[in-house]
Amino acid sequence: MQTVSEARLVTLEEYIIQSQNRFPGATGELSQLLRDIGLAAKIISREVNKAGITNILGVDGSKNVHGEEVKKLDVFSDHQLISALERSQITCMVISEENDGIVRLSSKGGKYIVYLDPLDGSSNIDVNVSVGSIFSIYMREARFDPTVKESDALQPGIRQVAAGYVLYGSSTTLAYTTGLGVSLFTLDPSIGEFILCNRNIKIPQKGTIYSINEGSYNSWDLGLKKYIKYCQETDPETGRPYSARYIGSMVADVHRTLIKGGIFIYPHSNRYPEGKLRLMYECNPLSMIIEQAGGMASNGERRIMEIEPVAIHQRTPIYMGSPINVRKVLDFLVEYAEEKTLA
Ligand code: P6P
Repeated sequence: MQTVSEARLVTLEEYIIQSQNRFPGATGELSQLLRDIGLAAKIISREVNKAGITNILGVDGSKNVHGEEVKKLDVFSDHQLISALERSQITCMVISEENDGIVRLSSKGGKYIVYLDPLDGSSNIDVNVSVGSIFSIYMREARFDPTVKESDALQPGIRQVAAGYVLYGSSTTLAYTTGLGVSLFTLDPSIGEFILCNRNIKIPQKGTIYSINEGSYNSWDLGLKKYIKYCQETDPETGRPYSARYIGSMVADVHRTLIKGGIFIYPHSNRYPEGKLRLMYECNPLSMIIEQAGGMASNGERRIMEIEPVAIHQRTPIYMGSPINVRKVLDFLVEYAEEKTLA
């Protein structure tokens, strides 16, 4: 006799197939792509969770396109994800934080383009803080043109056909969307399956947590300084100030924002005039998740997913989270726009 909980146990693979069956014309290729990513995520999760034992921690000596030291788990994760996509022969090109240019796969006719941040937050690996993988999936427009070009990948975030992340934390969580809401899964290591835990998660309309690296305070625009001070005043609805939470792993900070509400901000600064985070494989996919959950994501002036990209590794400032919180910070940025650097 099945218990109630066993009766409701749905794996990622089953859920993907159930979702595909809602589209009679579906070829199953996107489903296969999502399953590929799920498999790679299980393998990465295993390595992340035993990194200290297998001496996979630490630097392998190479540097990524941004001049940052590449940790071994970054390289391992990049390889696992690209290998999984190569095997299914439906992806023509991968763009990853760990590779300077586009990575052409053997399936020249593959109709998908995949952006990856294979292991976001990798600077936290050595101190056992949560890290994550982020993926963003586009259709290739000139599908039957044999020459796979970088320009095929320069599409705004609104053209994503799917996006998601894997958070390697106290448990391994996978969230993804194909534009019909956000589904959340937790890995059950005892059976090696991602188990559905929320079919259509929604972000709280307002939260009382703000997430930003306050170390760059002195280079913020005045409007942002005024907003953070606003967060530190007593909120009339709760009778107390907001809480500050900053992990320094975007996937972890955004996942907390999705679940608890509030706002995550990485603004432009003296050190990062265009912002630090990458539009195509950090901000666009996580913005699609947040928007599909009922939230907002802006660069301070416009919707993140409407930015027309000009380079595969370009950066952007980002203000994302609960709609009430994001609208509030945008109001402050507009109100003090003329006094950008005073105070
Ligand atoms: P900072 C991690 O290196 C990362 O790319 C994101 O995951 C994270 O949100 C951000 O950088 C943290 O940057 O400057 O606050 O250390």
